[in-house]
Amino acid sequence: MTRGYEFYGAEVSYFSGKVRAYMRYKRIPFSEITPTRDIYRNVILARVGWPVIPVMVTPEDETWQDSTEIIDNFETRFPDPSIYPQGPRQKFAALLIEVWADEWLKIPAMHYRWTKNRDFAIAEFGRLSRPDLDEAGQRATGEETAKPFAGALPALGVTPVTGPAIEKSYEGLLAELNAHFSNHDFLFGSRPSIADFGLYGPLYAHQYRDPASGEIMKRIAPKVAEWVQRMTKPPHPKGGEFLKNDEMPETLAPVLQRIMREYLPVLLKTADALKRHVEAHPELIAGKEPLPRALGMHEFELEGAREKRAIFTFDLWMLQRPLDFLAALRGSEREAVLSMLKEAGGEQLASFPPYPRLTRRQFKVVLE
Ligand SMILES: N[C@@H](CCC(=O)N[C@@H](CS)C(=O)NCC(=O)O)C(=O)O
Repeated sequence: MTRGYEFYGAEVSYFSGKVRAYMRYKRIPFSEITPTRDIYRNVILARVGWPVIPVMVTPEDETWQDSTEIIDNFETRFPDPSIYPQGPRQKFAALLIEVWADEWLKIPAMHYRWTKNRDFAIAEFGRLSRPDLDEAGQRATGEETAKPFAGALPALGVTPVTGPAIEKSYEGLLAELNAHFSNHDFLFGSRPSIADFGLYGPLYAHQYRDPASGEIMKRIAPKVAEWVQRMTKPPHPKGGEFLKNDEMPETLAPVLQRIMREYLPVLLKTADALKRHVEAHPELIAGKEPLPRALGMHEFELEGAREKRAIFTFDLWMLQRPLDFLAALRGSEREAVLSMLKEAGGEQLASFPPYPRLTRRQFKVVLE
């Protein structure tokens, strides 16, 4: 008997939620394997080379890592119905929302988890890592395994200086999404897209399932909580449609404006930092040595608060997806996206300064 898809993931993990919801939507059979300490050592480190979830092992014994690559590999095997809208505006917006949900919404996700749900998260980490230990042992293990995650807060710009701004921004986003999901089941209509799966990552594991955060979401944005529940038990894949004629729901306009206001300046600075890094290191060989995950620190602004954060290269690998899509558009299709960007205050995305092209080799970002 051939084995099925083995999914190394956990309920507590952001990107596991994204992939799990996708597989459920596509009715892809899989078994979920808890990433205990031994599984990290014997499977994840052995196959991927660094400690990360989610990881997929296929029936052919291939290893897939990174939620985006896992989903796109599945899309070639289970193409129908596509999670990518056809219309240029919807598709561009969906690709951009995925980047932002994956990378920028880590800020509120980590802030809320580690400032309001710490005990719960520590217990979860301990239980996952060492199911064989008693509660005290699990707590000690949880403290240990949580260190790199909780320790990442300053690199993400999550500090006491930004705390109130992060909450203001996140609660503002919840209000915007609550209005949207009062009118639509999913981001682009009655069927989920890659943007829904991306957004579900932070909004399920951290902001719905962590108890103090879940209470906030259910209280101030009950329609968002209902969307999380819909995504957890996705509808039949043949059941819904993206909005006709590439319509962009009006209720997504404030969300796009927020992305441009908060995240686009960071992306521009990140691209500039990468360009300078590559110019300063002519010895870097395309396709070989992995780029550092972070290229020093830079300042960013959120809701009037200013702080430093690490400059992450990974965002730029992800950003190639919407930028490549836009670069390939012509005529009226391109015009439609450009006018959407103009309305959202995102014209700089349309003329994004070129930066060194990135790809992934052995599960790390390298120059292409
Ligand atoms: N971009 C990756 C990120 C995976 C990721 O960040 N996973 C978290 C748990 S949700 C993790 O294991 N992080 C460890 C690390 O980044 O060192 C994806 O989409 O799969």
